[in-house]
Amino acid sequence: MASPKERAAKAGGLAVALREALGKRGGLWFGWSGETRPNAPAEPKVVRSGKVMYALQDLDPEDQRAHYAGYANGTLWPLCHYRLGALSFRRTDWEGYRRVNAHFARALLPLLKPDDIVWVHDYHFILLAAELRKLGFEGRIGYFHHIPWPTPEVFLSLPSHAALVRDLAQYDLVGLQTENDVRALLTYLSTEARAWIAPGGVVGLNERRFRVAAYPIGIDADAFVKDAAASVGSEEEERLQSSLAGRVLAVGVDRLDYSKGLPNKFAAFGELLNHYPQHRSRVTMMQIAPLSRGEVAEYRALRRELEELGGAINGEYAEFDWVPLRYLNRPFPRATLAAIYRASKLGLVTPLRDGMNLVAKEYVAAQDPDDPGVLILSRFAGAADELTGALLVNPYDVEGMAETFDAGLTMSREERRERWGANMIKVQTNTIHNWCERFIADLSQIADHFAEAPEP
Ligand code: ADQ
Repeated sequence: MASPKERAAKAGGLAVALREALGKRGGLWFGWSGETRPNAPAEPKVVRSGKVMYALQDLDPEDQRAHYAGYANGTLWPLCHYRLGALSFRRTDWEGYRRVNAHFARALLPLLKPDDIVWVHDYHFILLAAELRKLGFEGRIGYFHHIPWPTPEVFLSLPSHAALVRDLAQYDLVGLQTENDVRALLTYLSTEARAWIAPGGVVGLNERRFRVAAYPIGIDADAFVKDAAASVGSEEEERLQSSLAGRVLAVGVDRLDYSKGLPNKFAAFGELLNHYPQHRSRVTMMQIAPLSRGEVAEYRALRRELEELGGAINGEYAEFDWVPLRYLNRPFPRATLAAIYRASKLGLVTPLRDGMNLVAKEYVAAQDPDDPGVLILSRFAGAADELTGALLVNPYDVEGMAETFDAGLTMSREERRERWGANMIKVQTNTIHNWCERFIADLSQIADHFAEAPEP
């Protein structure tokens, strides 16, 4: 279990923004309590705080394993990140996933009023709408998928694809991160599920109508701007600068997850030091990678691989007064991250696949407008659609990445400002608050979208 301090540091922008949105309107926050106990009944613990009611549900330990480490993170996560080699599918996990979704629906239903709007988050709960409908709930239900939606060829590898999508159709609104994701799901729906699709993403499947649309998630840009500006001259910033002793910093911040492309990023940094020796002793890379999902075997293997790779780079290139790679496996408060982003001349965001990637946006928001750093961004992150001022890389091309790191390190101030300006406009326009408002407004008015869609 994480300590209270770590939990606070981990509470990302998303949880804070959703809590804020709920706080304004008043509403119910429903989720897993983080506790397991055998045969947990469908009775959540309910606590009221201001206008918000928090209802937290316990799970049976075997259901929790099959649902979380099993189907959600052992099947759906690798599938949606195009990692078929890491995908494992067991019918018992799929059944556990269904049981947990049904259990949640039973616990949630008594707390709902008929005209409530329900917003479900992420791939752990794709079946929740269908389970609520079975129990008779007819109100509006929306779903946001935070991770990529894979192309039909990849999605078809999932043995339960048809059942999953049949239940997905019980939502009124399905939100995805990018237009690419929308295209992938609509193509599957029209070619495999024989659905009809009207302009605006309205879908007819069996007797259901629902809408699929892109809602690229943003960050609380103002908070990052403020935190980063406040870090200048702070004790923390002074400690960081004195540890760098005038060297340039390149930063990466990613959960320790195989989708984030960390071994390729480490290898590219090694390649930079190898092929561009002028950067030796001049550039320090800091990779912050808090541990995640240690109960899944692939994550434990990745941790060992990174320790080995990082150790090899430091062993080969370190000087008695310079360690090339600083590798930290813990969470940090937002203000500390903002200070580190601000102090870094390169932001290295190089996932193999990512729904959006908020770190890319946080890095942009934290820069000094006068002397901004350069964002190096994987073309396979959803954020690449919006952040056109970044230097885009293919994370499978390690030598290409090293070349781009070098280009970022030697870029003129004028070009850095121009690129940063283009990115910052996007980050400030599409914030987490706008994203929340837009999704909720569209879900509230979903009947209008259906009325406008022509019959097939
Ligand atoms: P994640 O895969 O977790 O999110 P990301 O979008 O980068 O990826 O969000 C990570 C968040 O955690 C960021 O806000 C970051 O600041 C924070 N964080 C990371 N390391 C931290 C540390 N050491 N200490 C404190 N905070 C840390 C999923 C999808 C993404 C999608 C988001 C939101 O995989 O593609 O962008 O949801 O939809």
